[in-house]
Amino acid sequence: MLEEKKVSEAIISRYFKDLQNSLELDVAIVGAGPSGMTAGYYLAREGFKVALFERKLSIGGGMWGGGMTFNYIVVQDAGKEVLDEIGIPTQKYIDGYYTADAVMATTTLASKACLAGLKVFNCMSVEDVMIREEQGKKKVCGLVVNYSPVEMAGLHVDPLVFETKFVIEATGHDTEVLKTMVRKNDLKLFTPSGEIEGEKSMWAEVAEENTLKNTQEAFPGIYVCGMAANACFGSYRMGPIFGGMLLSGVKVAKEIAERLKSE
Ligand code: 48H
Repeated sequence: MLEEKKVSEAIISRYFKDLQNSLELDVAIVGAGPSGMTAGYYLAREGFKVALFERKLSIGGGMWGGGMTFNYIVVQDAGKEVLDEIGIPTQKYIDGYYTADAVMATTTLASKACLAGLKVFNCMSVEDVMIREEQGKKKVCGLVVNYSPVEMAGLHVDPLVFETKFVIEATGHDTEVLKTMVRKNDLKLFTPSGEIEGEKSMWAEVAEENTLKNTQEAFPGIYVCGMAANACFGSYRMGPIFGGMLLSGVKVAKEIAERLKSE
């Protein structure tokens, strides 16, 4: 016997348990591109309570499509090491250049991250953050989240809030979370101008290096990684070479893990 009501009951009870369980997090990640998912994988693997909010129904951000929808990605030696560790097959193209099937890379990364304990909430849009002042210092301490179809339909429906010790802004080129923070609040980011510096045109070699340097705390409680790091601290784009994105996810996870352990 198959009861439709039981199917609905199963989904609702499981989903809302996860949602309730995520109201207080160690780390909340915004964006399921390669950098956000890599960060989620490493943090979940260490046992931290970490959830990822993705606006789209599909995860993977810009990695699915390789370059111009030709679905291969390219990495250099350091990026290959991350793919090896996650268990994503690569093929050597020439010395220092490796390819990976973009669909296999995206699905394997997503699968490993979820199996490690990362909770992914897809179809959820982060529309704001929560900021609190403690001893005269402001700190990001939560995410303000709405259901993506509410956003898409332009409905006037209020969001829900998830408390977290750290936020990772991994929204890619648009740096949506930081843009909202800067627009709404009188605050200065840890960038040279105190504002979002902005992304520059293509220069892959410098961009790959800078992605790692720029992966850091942008304001107390919120870190940037991936393309958002380059947009925030001002560096170049690099096209469909993804090593910097993966290494950025590894770096942000490591830095936050160290802080969570010491705090
Ligand atoms: C929830 C949101 C919100 C929001 C956005 O763009 P991504 O793939 O991000 P990265 O930085 O991990 O990877 C960048 C890479 O894909 C890329 O574009 C490269 C290497 N470009 C180089 C070049 O030269 O062009 O993923 C970001 C994700 C997406 O899935 C968005 O839907 C999601 O973030 N997102 N999710 N709430 N407010 N804003």
